[in-house]
Amino acid sequence: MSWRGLIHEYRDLLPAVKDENIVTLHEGNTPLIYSDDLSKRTGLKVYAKYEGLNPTGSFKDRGMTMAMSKAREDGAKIVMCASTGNTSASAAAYAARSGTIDCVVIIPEGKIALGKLAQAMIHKAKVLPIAGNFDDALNIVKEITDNYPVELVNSINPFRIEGQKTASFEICDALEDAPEFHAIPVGNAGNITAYWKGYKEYKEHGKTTQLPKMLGFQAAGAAPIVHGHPIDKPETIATAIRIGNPASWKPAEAARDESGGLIDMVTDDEILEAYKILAANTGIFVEPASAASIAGLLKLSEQGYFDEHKGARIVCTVTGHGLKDPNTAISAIEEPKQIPGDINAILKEIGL
Ligand code: AN7
Repeated sequence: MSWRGLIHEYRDLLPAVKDENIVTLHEGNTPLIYSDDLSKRTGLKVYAKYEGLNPTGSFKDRGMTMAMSKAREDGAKIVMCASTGNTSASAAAYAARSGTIDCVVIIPEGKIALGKLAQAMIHKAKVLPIAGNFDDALNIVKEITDNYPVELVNSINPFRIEGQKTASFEICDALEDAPEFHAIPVGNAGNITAYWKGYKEYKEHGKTTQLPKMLGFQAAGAAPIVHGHPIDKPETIATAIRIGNPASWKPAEAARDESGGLIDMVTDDEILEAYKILAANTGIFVEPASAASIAGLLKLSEQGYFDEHKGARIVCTVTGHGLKDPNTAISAIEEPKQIPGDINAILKEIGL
């Protein structure tokens, strides 16, 4: 049977939802792609979990199918989220898909990648930019959803985490066990929390024999967990993870500590470098925040972190599609120069 979305696929390991309430765009089932280039660079077996191939172009769809289905089951009329962009795009699309639920999103003005804003608008969410950052937006959303009949669909909604944990299941199914390491970008810290939950559950169910070390990466200008305190004015080119006070801070630390992993940071330059390397040599185009996992892999590799683990498997989650943020791509490349429209000029350019 063709893929019907992750709720149908992993029902036994997810909270129950009645069939008629399932809101799905057939999310999940994303490819796990082996990278020769990154494997050569690191001496590991490196796989990218390409979450940009979900229906709205990011991993958020995994959590949103669960959260929106539960909202429909509970009779919700309005859902709301704060977002650095991808959550709003996903919430808007799944609310549209539900046919009955309206969506309101609060975003930090001017700090949302263009593609994500376009998505929220075209799916007819009510988009409210505020003069503040993500953390300010989330505080407002919590206050409203605590006091009014509006369902919160940020990752502090436990059903979001439940849906997102299925990415670990897919990885273990593909590799026929858990990998030795898992690298992942960290923003609000819901995803690292979800992956760790998924890995632990699969092992408890006897589907795997081991657990990976979880390696989380924040952007250097937005690295509250690394520094051990909230960051008032987080800044990074990776706007998706421009978050100074992550909601899932404690569970992210638990994932780090229980797994024997780490949470480190990567600079914007390292992120952009990894972003270009992944696109040019592996053929995977991601948004800057997603490249934090690759930047982290390369940083740790250069530091010798993997020296005792040659040939070990590492999965790097790449969380969102490169087309989400066309402006960053365009400023990272050299604009092509115009040439005369004749065959000889073109042959000369390509050296034939
Ligand atoms: C591409 O959309 O927080 O650590 O509001 O869009 O689970 O927050 C996005 C986060 C990584 C970080 N990569 O995941 C939002 C939002 C991409 C993202 C993250 C986000 P979390």
